[in-house]
Amino acid sequence: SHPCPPKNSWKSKMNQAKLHRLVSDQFKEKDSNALFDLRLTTNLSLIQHLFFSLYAEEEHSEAFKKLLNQLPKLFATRPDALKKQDVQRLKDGNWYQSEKIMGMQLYVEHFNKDLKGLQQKITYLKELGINFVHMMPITTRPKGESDGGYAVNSYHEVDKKYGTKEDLLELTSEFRKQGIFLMLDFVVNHTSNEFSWAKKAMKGDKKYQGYYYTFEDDTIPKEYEKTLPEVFPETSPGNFTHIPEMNKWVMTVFNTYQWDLNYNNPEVFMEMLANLVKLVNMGVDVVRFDALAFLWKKIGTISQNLPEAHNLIALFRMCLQVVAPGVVLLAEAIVAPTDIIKYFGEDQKEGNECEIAYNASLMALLWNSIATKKTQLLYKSWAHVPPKPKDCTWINYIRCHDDIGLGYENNLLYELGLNPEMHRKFLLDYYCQRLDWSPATGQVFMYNPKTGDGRITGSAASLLGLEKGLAQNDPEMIEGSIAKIIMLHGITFAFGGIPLIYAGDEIGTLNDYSYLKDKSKKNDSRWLNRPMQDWDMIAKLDDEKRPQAKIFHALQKLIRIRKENPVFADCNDVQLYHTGNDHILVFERSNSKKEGLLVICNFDENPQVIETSWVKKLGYFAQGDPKDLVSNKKIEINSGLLEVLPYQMFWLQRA
Ligand code: OTU
Repeated sequence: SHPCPPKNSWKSKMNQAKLHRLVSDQFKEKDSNALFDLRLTTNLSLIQHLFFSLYAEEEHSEAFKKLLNQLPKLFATRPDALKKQDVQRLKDGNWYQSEKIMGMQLYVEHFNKDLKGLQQKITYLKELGINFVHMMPITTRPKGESDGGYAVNSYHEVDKKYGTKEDLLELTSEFRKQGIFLMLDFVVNHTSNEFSWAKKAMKGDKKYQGYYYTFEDDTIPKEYEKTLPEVFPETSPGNFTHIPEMNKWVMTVFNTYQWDLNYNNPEVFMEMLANLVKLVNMGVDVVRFDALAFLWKKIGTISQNLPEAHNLIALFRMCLQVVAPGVVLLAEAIVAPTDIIKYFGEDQKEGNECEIAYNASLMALLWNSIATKKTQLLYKSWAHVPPKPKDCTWINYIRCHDDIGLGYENNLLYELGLNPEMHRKFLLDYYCQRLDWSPATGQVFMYNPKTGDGRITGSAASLLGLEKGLAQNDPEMIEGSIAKIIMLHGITFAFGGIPLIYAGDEIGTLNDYSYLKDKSKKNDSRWLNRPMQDWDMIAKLDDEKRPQAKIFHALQKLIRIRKENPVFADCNDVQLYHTGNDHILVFERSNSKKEGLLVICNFDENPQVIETSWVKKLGYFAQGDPKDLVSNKKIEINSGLLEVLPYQMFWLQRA
């Protein structure tokens, strides 16, 4: 069992877990149908409420009946092994909050060729301590541009460059045997223009035209455009595309070849639910709901984070709860902190949404702290993030396959005396090679001259100075970048939630410029940070002098320490402390057993000193000097001061 037992904050889901604990001993294995019935009756009124909040009862009562018929049919398709696992998970605690979980995100084709190749590298994952894998999209997609597979031709057919469905099933069953959790994407907001529905729509089929937002002319699109922002302004300006084959306009918020699904139509919801179940039945533990903030559109709004989008997600969640209750959802909502938190679900409306969300706020704030060498904005912003429900958790990360957006709150920047526009320009200058003294070698992604917005792309190591340090053969810059890479990862390992390492970052992989030679990639500079896994380098990690070896072994050690300390489990609190020194970040993890761990980091290139009497008050010296788990040494602070070296990180354990 896991150290984080389910709480009661999620009304019907948690009642269900309790019910299961109470009754499951009386049910034999073959009674899984009875457990299904139990889940359906427990959730029926909530599902009905959510359904009719989106689809007017007068018009759609037949559709609701259809959904009720569909649920047992979907459950019948779930493999027995997974049904058993579902029930077990309801009885156990929340595995996703455990300190034992450590994640990695990877592109299968860049990691080790294909699914079989990945399976051969399980030993490498285990060596580092990884037991949670996010594989980037592997289903069929258009030839040429496909947004890295986020333009889907199918939600469950494996693209042959990755192997076969059998390969996937073999991999997921091997993962289950070895205790590795698998996360896959569900691109819930759009399909490619080659998806079967889109093809039928193009041929004039009215039914499938109604699966998308299609318009006779551009009158309504123009109304939408008045308030819709642009996601890819450089390569895909505007949010609508004219499709000559059907002589209609279709909504394409992302790329022109990604058609937005029209969830005003309940048929779309039901078909997508069936697609979701097909996906999770292959042995997926976590489903990443891609771009879920965009799921509902309304003229006169930015069409992100709308209440209907939340109800729709809750409806997906509760139907999945009945069919496959062991599966959890991840919210991919890279939006303002106060908006992200809503994807966990809002208690007052009894809606249960996603168990996990990306901590995009922390990620962006860490990059701001590196560039400014100061932590005030991080402190201020985190103080504004409302507490999350007890049964939910974060994915903490520093880099992923996308760009880094500078989504800080303007009012907080003003409070710090910063001009938001100028500050964002400074960050772009710092990271994107417009300042000679900056060690970063990133690039600008999607500069929008209309708004002045730009985002940042590049690998963690390159953004932190390793590329420039190596090119200039500058030992100080190299050492600084290694320390920064370790410190930022260490923060994500300790903060509470699932840490997600971006494959390659564990060995300080630099920018990959080869995408410029590929016609289908060269317009999307996010490929700068989608490198090939460097197995030649990995074979040489015994040579401790290499920067790559230093990074790998430091992270490996931090992962081991995390797993040995239950205080890192996410049911325990995280508390930020002010030290009076603007370069320092301090936070504490602690639990009801009075165990505590203090993380202390220096974001400055010079040593910094903090006064420590308050650390004493927290009980860290009650029984002599505390131990720093990172260096495995006792820390003496008799003088009342603690020196923190540039980019040093302490993990002080309460003695
Ligand atoms: C996601 O990201 C994926 O992570 C991207 O790789 C895809 O291109 C995109 O969806 C389309 O499928 O705009 O710049 O929360 O930040 O959903 C990345 C809003 C993106 C967006 C996010 C999206």
